[in-house]
Amino acid sequence: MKNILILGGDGYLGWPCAMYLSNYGYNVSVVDNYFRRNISKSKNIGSLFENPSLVDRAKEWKKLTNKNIDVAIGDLTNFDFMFGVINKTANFELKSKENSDIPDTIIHFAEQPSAPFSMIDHNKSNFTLTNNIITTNNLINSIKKINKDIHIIKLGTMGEYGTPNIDIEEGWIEITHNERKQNFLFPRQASSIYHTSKIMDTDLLWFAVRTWGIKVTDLMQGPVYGIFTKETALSDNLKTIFNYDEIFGTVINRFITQACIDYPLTIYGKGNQVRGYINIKDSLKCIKLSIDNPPAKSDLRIFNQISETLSVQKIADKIKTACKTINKTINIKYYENPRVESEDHYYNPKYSALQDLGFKPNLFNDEVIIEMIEEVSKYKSNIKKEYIFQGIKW
Ligand code: USQ
Repeated sequence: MKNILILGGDGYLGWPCAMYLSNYGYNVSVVDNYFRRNISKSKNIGSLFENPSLVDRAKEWKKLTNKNIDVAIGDLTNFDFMFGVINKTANFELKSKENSDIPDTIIHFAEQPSAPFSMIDHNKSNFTLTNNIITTNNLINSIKKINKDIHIIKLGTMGEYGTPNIDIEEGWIEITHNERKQNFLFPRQASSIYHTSKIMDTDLLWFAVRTWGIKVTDLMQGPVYGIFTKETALSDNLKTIFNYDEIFGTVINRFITQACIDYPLTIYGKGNQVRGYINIKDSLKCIKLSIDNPPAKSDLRIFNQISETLSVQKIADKIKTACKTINKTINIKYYENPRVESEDHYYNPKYSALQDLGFKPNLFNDEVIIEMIEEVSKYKSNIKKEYIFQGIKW
């Protein structure tokens, strides 16, 4: 069975991913610096509930399933720590015999993930750039020394492409110029410092693939939504972090939370902005498919990891329609858009490569909406209205 190391294992996706893979029998280790957890305690970040520490969650997982998830806590912008975590010489808070081998696959979630956070001021912007890019560079340099066959699965973002006026290919585009042709990375033009840091990551990885022959899967993921997976639902102590605030909450999770407390849904601008969305459960399936079908050596393989495209208005309408079936009235409020982004634009990304590997997308439908409303409603009393719209401007 494969050995997996998850960088950023305490996060919204990292922790559910650890349990999902452990449940499938992979040997899983996780590492995190608690950035998201620590910052979630500051006053303008709204978490629906508190989560036990990573060590306590891994202990609970062991108690319920008898499976080990090893845990290391530290800062991956420190090269020695990154190197030690990969070759298993660093200090692990939880360590087991089956997880002691060098990983076959490293999943890299360890980044500052919020576009609004990266736009607050120059300090947050610098933090985002240094954290995200140095971590990626440390990862590349570590595997170059330890074993170039380790497969890196990097979480990228659909936002790297922006909203171009042509179809979005899966990572690459063939360009013919003066009768000569070559495959190039699809043009990237992001609309936040966070999304720009992900473009820089892609460039670093592409450089390393060309120069040292490493193998990388870069997953261009759209905004993720959902509050539970099969594994997080096993115990209150295994839940994943769920933010509904303007900084870390993604739009669907925010709208569902707003619907639960009868807060008018916060549509930015006209609401015609289209993005590719994916349920957290689908995101995990795609990651497993990427692990099980690794790319060849010297390959930067890019998948567009989304299940469907929706406008913000369409998301609000779907929630409104679903809520009618439970006699809940949903109101909408249109805000002057705090972001600099196109509101009326062409958007046609391709996303068939993961489906060719067997991925069957689940869509954002009435059943999913009602299930999320019921779950979030259990924590209604924890929702702080003042964190919902703070107006962080670009
Ligand atoms: N939006 C609203 N109202 C809100 C919040 C957002 O209308 O209350 C709109 C935004 O203006 C945007 C769209 O919803 O047009 C999506 O915004 P978002 O906050 O859900 O997503 P975004 O900032 O793009 O970032 C999120 C994750 C990030 C991931 C990215 C994927 O935070 O980590 O990389 O989704 S993507 O957008 O495809 O780049």
